[in-house]
Formats: sequence, structure tokens, C-alpha cells
Amino acid sequence: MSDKDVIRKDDPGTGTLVRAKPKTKKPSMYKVLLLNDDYTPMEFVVHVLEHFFGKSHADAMRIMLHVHRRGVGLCGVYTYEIAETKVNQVVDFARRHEYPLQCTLEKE
Ligand code: TYC
Repeated sequence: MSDKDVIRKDDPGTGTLVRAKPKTKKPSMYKVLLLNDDYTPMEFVVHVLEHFFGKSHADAMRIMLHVHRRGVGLCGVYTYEIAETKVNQVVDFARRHEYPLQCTLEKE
């Protein structure tokens, strides 16, 4: 018997176990993706990955080069609210520096 099993109060003592209904659901997770463009400087993208996604300099370089070569790359996986906030922060930061850097989210 696991801690997820319950015995009903009106169980007549047959020992029948009933699976308890889980009260929580795992939230859907969302990928935050960075897209390549021809104008945003590489150092700017590395800074974004370090500052907004907590990447080490080495990981930020690796991800930036992957995006540069392949067109798109994964920055992180988050719940919807956090993913949405990251996308807005990155796009807003890039716009303020007049770079066309694009960042999107995709349901896992
Ligand atoms: N392609 C850009 C350049 O050559 C660098 C770059 C990398 C831009 C990743 C965006 O998401 C990006 N300056």
C-alpha cells in the first residue's frame, strides 16, 4: 500500500483499496527559443543568455553559436508565465538597443 492509496470511511472491511485522486497537476512547460538574424552582435546575444537565462559564459557562447549556425536554439524551459516574461524581457532589451533579436516560446 502506497501513500496514494486510501481506504474509504464506509469500507466494510473487505480491504479494498481505492486510488486517491491526485489533487495537483504538473504545469505545462514551454521552451524559450532564440532566433538568428544578421544584425544583432554576437556579444549582445551572449550577454542576453548570461543575464536573462543565467547561463555561464561558455554555455552562452555555445548557444549563441548554435543559433548563429542553425537559425534557432533553446535558451531554457519554464512554466508559461516565466517563459512569457523572459521573451518580453529579451525582446524589450533588444528593442531598446535597436537590435532585431527575436525570442519566442513553444509549448513542450
Ligand atoms: N548572426 C548574428 C551575427 O552574425 C549573431 C546572432 C546570433 C544573432 C544569435 C542572433 O540569436 C542570435 N552578428
